[in-house]
Amino acid sequence: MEVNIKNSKICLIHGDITLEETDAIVNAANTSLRGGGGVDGAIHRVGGPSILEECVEKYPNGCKTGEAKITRGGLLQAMWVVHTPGPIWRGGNQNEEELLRSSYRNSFQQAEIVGATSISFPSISTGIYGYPIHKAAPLAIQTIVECLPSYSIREVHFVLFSTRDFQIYTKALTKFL
Ligand code: AR6
Repeated sequence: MEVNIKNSKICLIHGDITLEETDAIVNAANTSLRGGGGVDGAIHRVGGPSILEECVEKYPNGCKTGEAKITRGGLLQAMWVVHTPGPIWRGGNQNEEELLRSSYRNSFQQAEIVGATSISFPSISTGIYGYPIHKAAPLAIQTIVECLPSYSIREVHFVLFSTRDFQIYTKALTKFL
């Protein structure tokens, strides 16, 4: 599914983010930036050891929740990986919504700084971190739509791993048609 918004394109893709050919892909990391499971594990596995080496060298203190740090993409097609720890869902009263918005906004900004014009996001926080995807999908799309006018990035992919996640994002994006 593809929607044109404010001179830009938002695409929903049912698949694996490690195969994306956008300039940057986003990693749903943890605050240590030392790898993990889920999409984080997949990105480090496919991208090779140079991504972790760069994380260790450049970011000895990791990354705070809602912030974002960038490395090169190693063996990935994407030139850059933006690592962002999204919030762990703790019932919704622990600033989770604002932290998730920050993860999307700061990732977008990091990619823009290195000159990326296209970026792919996974569904941050909705796996191991337990953020309800029905709440996360509209928030993710809304946040990106709000960012678009101030940035040069013209193509944004949301890459959804499961059919259910893809359907939920499709419904959320339909509201912008
Ligand atoms: N491509 C696209 N999406 C994927 C892929 C993939 N290859 N693999 C999984 N997903 P999660 P989180 C989806 O758990 O909730 C890690 O251990 C998955 O189906 O990867 O932010 C980190 O180190 C889900 O919809 O990230 C942290 O400790 C989405 O990616 C913690 O997990 C996010 O699920 C972060 O948890």
